[in-house]
Amino acid sequence: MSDFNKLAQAVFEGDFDAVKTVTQELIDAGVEPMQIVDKGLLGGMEIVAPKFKAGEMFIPEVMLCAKALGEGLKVLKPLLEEGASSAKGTFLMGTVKGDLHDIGKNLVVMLVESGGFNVVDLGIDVPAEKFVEAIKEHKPAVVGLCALLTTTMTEMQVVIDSIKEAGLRDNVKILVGGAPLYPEFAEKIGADGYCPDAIACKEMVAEIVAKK
Ligand code: B12
Repeated sequence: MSDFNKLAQAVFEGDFDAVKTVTQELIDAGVEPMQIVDKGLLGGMEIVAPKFKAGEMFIPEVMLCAKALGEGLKVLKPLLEEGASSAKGTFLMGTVKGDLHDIGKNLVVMLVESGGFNVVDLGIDVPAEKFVEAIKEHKPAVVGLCALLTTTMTEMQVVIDSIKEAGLRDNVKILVGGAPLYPEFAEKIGADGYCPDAIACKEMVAEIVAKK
């Protein structure tokens, strides 16, 4: 079994110790951190996803896998940080109301942080009013909204409308993401952009901030 497969298997089994050990072994072998995320940690979620969909795995088991994946991310975090500073601008991020998925959001947060941006993470299940309050408080250049469910995608529209109603829309660029999203949807709800993954999001945040 390759080390990437070993790591994916450890995530699937929810084996925290094995996830931490194999992640460290890959780091020590000089493997690029984002490869460890993509091929190892997210490889584990690729085993989980079809089983969850087919009803062969249940919520507590999948949550354990997600936590194990998070343990691997913690080991990688210092390597991905290039020295965060608020000088480059602030990125405000949250998973919208009704949605508890945070693996993708956490990856986006880590990657954008690694680009030297100040990141404010509002967490999961974030109501529109909280986004509005946080924009007033932190004055971010970019706001990121995450949704993983077709039923919570529509909440993104509510957030954008609330930001407009509060008179703050011209102050921020809004990026949206999450597995069920697509560029036309982003356009339809009035977001400024859609990114398919965390690396693209980091690049787009950098582009937006550079233009400001
Ligand atoms: C893990 C998981 C869970 C875990 C979440 C644990 C956690 N801490 O996050 C648990 C078990 C809690 C869970 C619960 C549920 N889940 Co779930 N879950 C998943 C699963 C298997 C993986 C999601 C994941 O983490 N992917 C990996 C990450 C890295 O990918 P990502 O989130 O897409 O993020 C990347 C990009 O999208 C992008 N990105 C993400 N966010 C953002 C934001 C911005 C601004 C940008 C620019 C980019 C960006 O960058 C990320 C990294 O590159 C998916 C299956 C799937 N194929 O997606 C189902 C899935 C999303 N879940 C599903 C369902 C139905 C549920 C439940 C309703 C199940 C139930 N019966 O209760 C509940 C809902 C709970 C709730 N209210 O949110 C469905 C959704 C179907 C639909 N059409 O809406 C899926 C697709 C499974 C399926 N049926 O096939 N789930």
